[in-house]
Amino acid sequence: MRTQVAIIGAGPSGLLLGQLLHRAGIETIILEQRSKDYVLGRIRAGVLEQGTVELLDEAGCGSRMRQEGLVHEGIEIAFGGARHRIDLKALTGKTVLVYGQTEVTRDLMEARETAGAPIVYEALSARISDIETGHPRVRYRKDDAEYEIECDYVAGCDGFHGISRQSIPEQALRTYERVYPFGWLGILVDKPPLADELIYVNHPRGFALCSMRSATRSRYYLQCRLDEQVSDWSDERFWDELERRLDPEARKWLQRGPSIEKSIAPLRSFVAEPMRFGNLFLAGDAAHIVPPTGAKGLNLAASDVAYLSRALASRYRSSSTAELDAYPQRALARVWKAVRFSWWMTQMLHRFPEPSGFDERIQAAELEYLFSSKLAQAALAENYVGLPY
Ligand code: RFL
Ligand code: PHB
Repeated sequence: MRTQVAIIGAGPSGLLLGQLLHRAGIETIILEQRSKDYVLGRIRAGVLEQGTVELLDEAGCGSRMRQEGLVHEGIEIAFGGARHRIDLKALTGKTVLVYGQTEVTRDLMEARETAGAPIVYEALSARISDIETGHPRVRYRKDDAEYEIECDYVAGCDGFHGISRQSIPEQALRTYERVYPFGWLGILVDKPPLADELIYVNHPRGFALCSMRSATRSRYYLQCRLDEQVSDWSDERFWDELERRLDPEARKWLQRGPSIEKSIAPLRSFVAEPMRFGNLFLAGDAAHIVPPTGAKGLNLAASDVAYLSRALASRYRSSSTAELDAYPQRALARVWKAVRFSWWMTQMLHRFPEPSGFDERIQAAELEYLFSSKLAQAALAENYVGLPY
């Protein structure tokens, strides 16, 4: 088989890249190691920046998102028994859209099927070779048969645990990492959200987040210890603990219900530089991870893909590689700003094990400064709605 760009991974990065390249007249094959249902069963991000929304429109996949997505003009931060609103719209002129990653993925999969572009699910043991030549190859196994794709470029969109980054020789990659001493326990429930906007909670018992997927489906998170298991948390224990971390007004509106999904995610910041080796380009979680506190992971995947799709389109239009050569630097400049913001939000909103008195006072001062300064709020808002690209 031959194609122009082989894309590894059918998460949001791979699917969006495939769609944008298809619209630019560039041939792709997407390889995904899991089944379609498995990919659609993962519950992840919920907040889209305006830039991500516009990119999905550009990819021709925005109609359901525009109909069903919830426009949010602000977020709330709860601390010390009071709630403080950050007015994103007034501070930046921009809003965010609450529309689940699952729905984004479904829309992109549908668009690919409509376009008749190839996507191979359950493509196992993918291996990339000849990366430094003009004819990289990707081999994989499906239903006990071996296949080989020859291509011009490989896009590594296979997430943090994928094989793309691992195919790059260690000495050609620099990695930066921070692992946080807690995780997020998330629950999805078919009950209306307790408020119209997201509430980020810094409570002495730990962080909590009240989010949503629609007017009838809520998503809640609790900071938990790294040694805890999902099985340690019955629904009842989850709701009791969430109630403890909420203010009385929020507690009044909380509607409990049976969980339809429950999972624990560890929190980390990670960046691999540069996001390229030979003719292999990394995008999304394959190159970087941020803790979810700033709602940046999916949005960073989208901005990587915007840069990469434009660079590949320019390469096929003009045969100049200048734009492709500029990709790592362009993408990483934006990545590091989102890494900083996500780290800062995480630092400000979670309770760390064994903090010193000094750490606690600094955290309180940070939050009190934020609540009292329009300029500090503007800086948060500018990052939350997404830096331009
Ligand atoms: P994905 O989504 O991990 O997709 C990678 C795909 O590659 C496949 N794969 C392979 N395929 C073929 N061969 C191999 N060897 C392969 N290895 C892996 C995988 O099966 C998968 O289908 O990465 P991608 O596309 O870069 O997308 C990144 C986003 O998924 C991620 O950044 C976000 O979900 C992060 N995130 C959030 N981001 C936001 O922007 N806003 C949020 O509100 C937000 N909330 C979250 C989050 C992530 C969370 N978790 C679970 C980590 C909340 C949570 C709890
Ligand atoms: C979510 O709804 O899953 C969500 C929202 C905001 C975040 C992280 C996750 O910061």
